[in-house]
Amino acid sequence: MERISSSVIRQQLKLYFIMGSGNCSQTPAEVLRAAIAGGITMFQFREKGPAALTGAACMELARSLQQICRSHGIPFIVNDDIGLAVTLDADGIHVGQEDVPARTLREQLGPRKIIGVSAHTLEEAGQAIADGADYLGVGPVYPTSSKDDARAVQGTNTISVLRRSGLSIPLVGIGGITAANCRPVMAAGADGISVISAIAGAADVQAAAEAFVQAIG
Ligand code: TZP
Ligand code: MG
Repeated sequence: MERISSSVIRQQLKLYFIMGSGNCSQTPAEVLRAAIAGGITMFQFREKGPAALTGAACMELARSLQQICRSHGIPFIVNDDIGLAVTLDADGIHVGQEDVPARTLREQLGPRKIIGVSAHTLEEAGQAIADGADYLGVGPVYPTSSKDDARAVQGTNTISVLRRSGLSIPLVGIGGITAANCRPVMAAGADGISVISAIAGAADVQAAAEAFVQAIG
């Protein structure tokens, strides 16, 4: 079996919506359905923060959101939690630099699962690629209040540096991205945009996702 092709992953990354129960003003299922109706192309379940669900409640929510994704053909990615990803047979996993290395994940999950890695430097990007990552998340591009331990704001600089160095791996920008400020991220060489609050926290979630689709083009 072969790895999923870069061109497929590039398309799936266009509007990559991330959330957990703590990010949502309506129920997570309502938010996800509206975001899908608005045009998201990939979803990451990221249950974090002080009020995060754990154990059976977390599993139950993840399962229900996975079901919604499945019925709409949207890839379902789990943040960090390899146990959850394996139990649910998720489409993939996303990890940060402090988490299980991509090499270990690739060994455990095999070639057909999507593995995403957060990278902040050329060195981290090179290591992730060597380890078998399918895509990179690069940021925070702009200031964000959705991640307490976010690194320093990078603007679009790191994305430009990675592209200028010749890296062609699919990548998304993340951090503080809105429909109004996403174009420079794409222009710097991103294949897509990763978003939490500008979609999950919107009064009209579907309209918020649609605005990204319009802006990304
Ligand atoms: N990693 C870097 S910034 C960030 C993550 C998970 C949070 C992005 O959330 P928002 O609300 O789109 O700024
Ligand atoms: Mg992590």
